[in-house]
Amino acid sequence: MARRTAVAWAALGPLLWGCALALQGGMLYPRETPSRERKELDGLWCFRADFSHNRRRGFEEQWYRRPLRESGPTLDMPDFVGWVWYEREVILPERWTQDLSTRVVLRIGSAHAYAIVWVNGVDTLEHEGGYLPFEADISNLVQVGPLSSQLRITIAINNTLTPTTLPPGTIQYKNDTSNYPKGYFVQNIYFDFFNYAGLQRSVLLYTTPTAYIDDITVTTGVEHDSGLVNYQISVKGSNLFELEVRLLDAENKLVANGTGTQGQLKVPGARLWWPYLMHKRPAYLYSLEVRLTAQTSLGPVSDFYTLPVGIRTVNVTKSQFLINGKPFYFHGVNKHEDADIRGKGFDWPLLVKDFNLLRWLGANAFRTSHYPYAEEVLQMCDRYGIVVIDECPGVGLALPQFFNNVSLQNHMRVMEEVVRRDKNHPAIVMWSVANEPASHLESAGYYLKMAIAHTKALDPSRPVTFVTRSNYAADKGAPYVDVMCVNSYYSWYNDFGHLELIQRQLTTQFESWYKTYQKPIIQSEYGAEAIVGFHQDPPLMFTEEYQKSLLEQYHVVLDQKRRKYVVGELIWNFADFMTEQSPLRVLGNKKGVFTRQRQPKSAAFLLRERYWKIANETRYPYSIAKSQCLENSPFI
Ligand code: GCB
Repeated sequence: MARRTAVAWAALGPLLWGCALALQGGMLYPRETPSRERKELDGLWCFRADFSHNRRRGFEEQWYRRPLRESGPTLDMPDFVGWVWYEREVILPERWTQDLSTRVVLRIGSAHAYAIVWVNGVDTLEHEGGYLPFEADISNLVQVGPLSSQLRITIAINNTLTPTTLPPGTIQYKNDTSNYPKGYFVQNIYFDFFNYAGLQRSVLLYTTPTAYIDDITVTTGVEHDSGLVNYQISVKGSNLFELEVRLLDAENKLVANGTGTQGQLKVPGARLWWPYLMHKRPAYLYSLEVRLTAQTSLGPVSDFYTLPVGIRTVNVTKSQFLINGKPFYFHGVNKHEDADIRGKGFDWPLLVKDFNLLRWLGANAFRTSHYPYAEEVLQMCDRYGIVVIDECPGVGLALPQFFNNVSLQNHMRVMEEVVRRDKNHPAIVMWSVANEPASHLESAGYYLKMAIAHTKALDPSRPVTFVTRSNYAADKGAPYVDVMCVNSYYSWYNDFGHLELIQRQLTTQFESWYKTYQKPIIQSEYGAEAIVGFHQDPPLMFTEEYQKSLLEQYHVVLDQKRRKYVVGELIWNFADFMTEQSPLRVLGNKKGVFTRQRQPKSAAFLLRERYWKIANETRYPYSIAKSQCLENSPFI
C-alpha cells in the first residue's frame, strides 16, 4: 500500500509553507457521544500522482475543481505515493446538512508531509508535517441547500522534505549529465526508516453542536490517599453556557463532580494508574464526563464528551524516575509504525498483535521513535499500562544548516501540536523533542534549549528529554534535559565484532555521563542486526547468536548500574522495519527482536526472561506470574 515519494525527475510543486505558530483551539479525539457522530472515510480513495515535469499540473489545471476522473485517469488507492492527489466522494446524513445547530468537522489523522485540502473545490485547509492530526469546520460548505449531502474531498499531498521541515531533508540535483539525465535530483533524508508518504491514518468527518467543548486539559496529583484531578475546559460557539463535570470509576460509579471551566476534583481512596507489572491492577482508568449546556442564536444546545483519566504522578530525582512516588525502571522497546504491505498505514490487527507481544515480553514501556504514533496506539497504552516516551518527528537533525530560526519556530509549533494532541494520556510520562541531533554543535545547543524550554512551558507536568548519541563531553543540549537518554552501539557500529569490549565501553559511557550531569540515565537504544535463521558459533555479526551475545554483554553492565542511576533500557528495536536502500541494510533494518512479520528471534526469548525477572524484583508489592498475564499465546 504505502510507497515512497517518487521525487526524482521533477521540480517541486508550490510549497505553501506558512503555518501560524499559535495553535487555535483544541484537538480532542473525535469520539462518538450522545451529542457527537462520526463517519470514517477509510477504504479506497481515487488517486493520481502528478508526473508532469514541474509537478504543478494539478494546480495549473485545478484538479480540485471537478471530480478527478474528469481531468484524467485515476487509480484506486488505499494509501499513498509522493506528491499526489487523493479524492473521495461522500454522502452525508441529511441531518448533518440541514440542522444548522450541527457543526461538521473534517479531520485528517495524518498526511505526510504537506497537505492542501479542498471541499467541493473550495480551498479549506493546509497543514505542514506528518504524524499529527489537523481539522477544519466545514459546516458552511455543506449546509448550503437541499442538494448538499454530496461532498467531494480533494487532498494534495507533497512529502518533499526540506531543510526547514521536521524531519528535515535536502534535494540534491545531479548535474553531471554524463551520468544523470538533465534535471535529475534525489531526496536525501538523514534518518533510518522508510519515508512512507500520504494518508497514513483515518480521514473522518464528525459532528458537534455549534456550541461545543473545544478542549479539555487534565493533570493529576496525589495528596495522602486522595487523587486530585485538575481540569480546564474550553468552550467555543457561545459565551452563555454551563459546564457540569463528573468523574466516574471503572464501574461507572460517580466519585467526584464539579462545575465550570476549571476546577479540582478530589477522589478519596483513589485507585492510581500504575504501569503494567508494577501493580496487580495496572492502568486503572476513570472517566471524566463533561456536559455543556449553552445558549446559541438557534436556541439551547448541549454537548457531551468523555475523557479517560488515569490518576498518577511523575517525578524525577538525581538518580530516579518516580511514578506515584515509586522508582520506575523502563524495561521496554523502541518501535516503528511499520509493517509489510501497509507501511505506516494504521492497522488494528497489527496493533493488537504488537500489544500482545509487548505483554508477552514483559515490556512496560516504549518510545515512539521517531514521531508521534496514532492516537489509538496511545489509547491502548493507557488501557494496558504501557508507559510511553512521546517523541516528535525531530529526527535527522544532522547538518549544521538545519539549526536555524525558521526550523526552530517550526519545531516549536510541532511540539505544540504534539502536546495539544497527547497531553491527557496517563501513559505518556515524558516528551522527547529530538532523536540524535548533531548536539555537539553550538547552534544545536541553543536550538535544543529553546525547544525543551518551550515544551516545558506547554506542559510543566512532565519531564522533557532528547535522545543523544553525542559524546558526553561535547553534548551542548544535555544541560537542559531532565533525564539523559543515551544511544550506543558498541560492538556494532564501533569496534564491530568485538563483544569483549562492551562491558568496558558501556561502563565508561554511564560513569562519564553521570559524573558530568548527575541525572538519571536511560539506555535509549542499543542492539544488533540479526537475520532470522542465520546461526553461527562462535557468534558472528548478523546471526541470532551475535544479537543475543551483544544484548547479554549490555545486560551485565545495565544490572550493575540500574540499582544506582540507570532508570531504563529500551532495545533497538521491537521489530525489523523498512529503511532506505543502502549497503548497510539488508531489506531494511534487522535489529528487531521480532521479524517484520512479528515472529520471534532468539533474542526475544532472552529479553523476555530478563524483563520478567526485573519486573519481579521491582514490583510493588504484588507478585504476578508470567502465566497469569496472558491467557492466549501472543503468537496468535
Ligand atoms: C540509531 C537511530 C535509529 C537507527 C539505529 C540503527 O541510532 O536512532 O533511528 O535505526 O540507530 O539501527 O542504526
